[in-house]
Amino acid sequence: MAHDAESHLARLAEDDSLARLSERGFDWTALDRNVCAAAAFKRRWREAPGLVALLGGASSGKSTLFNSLLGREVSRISAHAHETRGPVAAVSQVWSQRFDAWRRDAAIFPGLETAVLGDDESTTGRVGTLCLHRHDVAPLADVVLVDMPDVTSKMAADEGSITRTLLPWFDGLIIVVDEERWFDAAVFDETVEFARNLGPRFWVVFNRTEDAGALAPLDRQRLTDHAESRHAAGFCVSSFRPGSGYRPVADETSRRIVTWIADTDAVGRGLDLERHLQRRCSEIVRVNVARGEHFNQLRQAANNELAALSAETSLSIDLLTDDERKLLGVGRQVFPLYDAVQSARRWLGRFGRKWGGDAEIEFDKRDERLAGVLRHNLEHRVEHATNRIDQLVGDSPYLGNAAATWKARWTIPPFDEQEWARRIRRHLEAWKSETTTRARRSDVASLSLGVPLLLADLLFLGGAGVTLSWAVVWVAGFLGGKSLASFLQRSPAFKEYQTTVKAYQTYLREALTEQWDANLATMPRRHLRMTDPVLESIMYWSTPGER
Ligand SMILES: Nc1nc2c(ncn2[C@@H]2O[C@H](COP(=O)(O)OP(=O)(O)OP(=O)(O)O)[C@@H](O)[C@H]2O)c(=O)[nH]1
Ligand SMILES: [Mg+2]
Repeated sequence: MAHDAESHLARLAEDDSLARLSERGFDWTALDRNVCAAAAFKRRWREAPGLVALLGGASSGKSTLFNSLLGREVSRISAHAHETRGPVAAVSQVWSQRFDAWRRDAAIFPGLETAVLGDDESTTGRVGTLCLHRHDVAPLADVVLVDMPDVTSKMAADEGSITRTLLPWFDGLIIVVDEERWFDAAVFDETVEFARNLGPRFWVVFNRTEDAGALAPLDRQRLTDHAESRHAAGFCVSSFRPGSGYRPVADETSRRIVTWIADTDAVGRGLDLERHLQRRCSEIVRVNVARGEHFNQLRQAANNELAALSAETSLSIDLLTDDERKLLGVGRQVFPLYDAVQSARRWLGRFGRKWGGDAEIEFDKRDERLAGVLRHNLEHRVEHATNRIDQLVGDSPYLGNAAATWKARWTIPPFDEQEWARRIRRHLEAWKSETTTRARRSDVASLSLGVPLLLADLLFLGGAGVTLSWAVVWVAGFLGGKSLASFLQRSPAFKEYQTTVKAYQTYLREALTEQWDANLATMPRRHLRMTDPVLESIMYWSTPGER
C-alpha cells in the first residue's frame, strides 16, 4: 500500500502528468505537482530537516532578515523592488551532502537548477534556479532556510509567481510585513489564506522604521490581534535602522526567529499535504467524470445526426423526381382512379394554375434530372447534418470556453452523381416494365370500379353520388396503399432499387463519419480515459483514508 502511495505520488510529480492535465484544461498546476513531490519526499525522508521560507511583499525586508541570521550579505539587498529573483537556500554543513543527493535525484525542488554559491558570494537568485549557500551557523543547523522572491511585484508575477508555486515545500513560513505599507497587510492575509490548506506553521515579522520598543500600546494590540486572528504561531515587531545597504536587524529579532525555526514541525505536515492532495484529486475526478459524460453525449448526438442523415434518404420513392414517380405509375398503385383524376386535373388546369396538370415527362432528360436530384439531395443533407453537428459541439458543455476554437473542416464528399443516376436508372427501367404489366391490371380494376360509379352518379344520385364516389375512391386509395407495400415487397426490381438506395445511404454515412472522426481528433481533449495512468494515480489519491 505504502509502495502504491509513493509510486502514484511519483507519477503525479512527473512533468508529463502536469503537461497532460493542463493541456486538457484541468485546474492542475505546478503547485499541485509540488504538493505531490513534497508529499513523496516527506514519506520517503522522515528525518529530513524542516524547510522554512521567508516571504512577503516586495522590499519588505526578507533578505535583510535572512542575512541577519546568516551573519553576512548572502542574498543581495537593494531598495529596488524584486531584488531577489529566485529562491536562495541556506543549508548547514550537517545536511549539505544529503541535500546534494536529494537535489541530484530531483527528490527535493524538482524542476529547478542548482547553483552553489562561493564562500563570499552574494546573489539576487535566479529564475528557475535554487541558489545554495552552505553555512555552519549552529542555530540554523537543522533547518533549510530559504529567502524567496516577493509576492507583490509585477515582475514576480510575470516570472510565474514562483514563491506560490513552491509553497508546498515549506514546513514553516516567516511572513515579513512592512507595517507602514497598507498593501503588505493584504498580502499577509492572502498568503495565509492560500497557504493554510498546505498546513505550514507560520510566524509574522512586522517591520517598522521606528523603534519597536516605542510602539504605542494601541498599535501593539492591533498587531497582536492581527497575528492572532490569523492563527499565527507567533509574531514580533522588528525595528529597522534607516540607511542604505545591508544592515542586520536587532539581535532580539534574530533570536525570536531562531526559536520559531526550532519549533518547525516537519513530520506532521506530510499528512496535511496528503489531505490537501486528496481534496484536489477528488475534484479532478469529479470534473473528469462530468466531462467524460458530456463527451459521450456529444458523440452519441453526432452519431444520431449522421444516422438520421442516411435514414432520411430512405425508402422507396425519395430519390425519384415527380416525373419518375409518374413514369413508374406509383400513383396508379396507390390510387385506383389515378388516371381519371390526372385527366380531371389536366382538364381543370385549363382554368387555373393551382389545379394545373404537371408538365409532360421529358423522357430524354430523365437521367440528367435524376443526377441533379441526387446531387441536390447530397448537398442539402450534408449541409444540414454538418450544421447540426457544429451546433451540437458549440452547445455541448464538454469544451467549455474552448468551444470557440472548434473549427470543423467539412467538405461535400466526392460524389459521381452521373454514375449513381445510371445505376438507379437501370433498376427503374426494370421496375417500370414490371409496373407496366401490373398497371394494366390496375386500369381494368379502376375501370370496373369507376364506370359503375359514374353511371350511378349520373342516373340516380346526382350531387350526392359525386360525394359517394369520392369516398369510395379514398377507401380504395387506402386499400391500394396497403397493397402497394405488398406489391413493392414482391417486386424484384424494387428490391434491387432499394439495395442501391441503401448503398447510397451507407456511402453518405461513411463519408461523413470519416470527416466527423477526423474533426473530432482535432478537437482538444478535455478528459482522461479510464485507462490513463495519470487518472489511475489521481483516482488512487482521491479516496480518503490511511495509506
Ligand atoms: N522601511 C524599511 N525598509 C527596510 C526594512 N528592511 C529592509 N529595508 C530596506 O528595504 C530595502 C529592501 O530590503 P530587502 O531586505 O532587500 O527586502 P526584500 O524583501 O528582500 O526585497 P525583494 O527581494 O526586492 O523583495 C532595502 O533598501 C533595505 O535596506 C524595514 O524594515 N523597513
Ligand atoms: Mg530580497
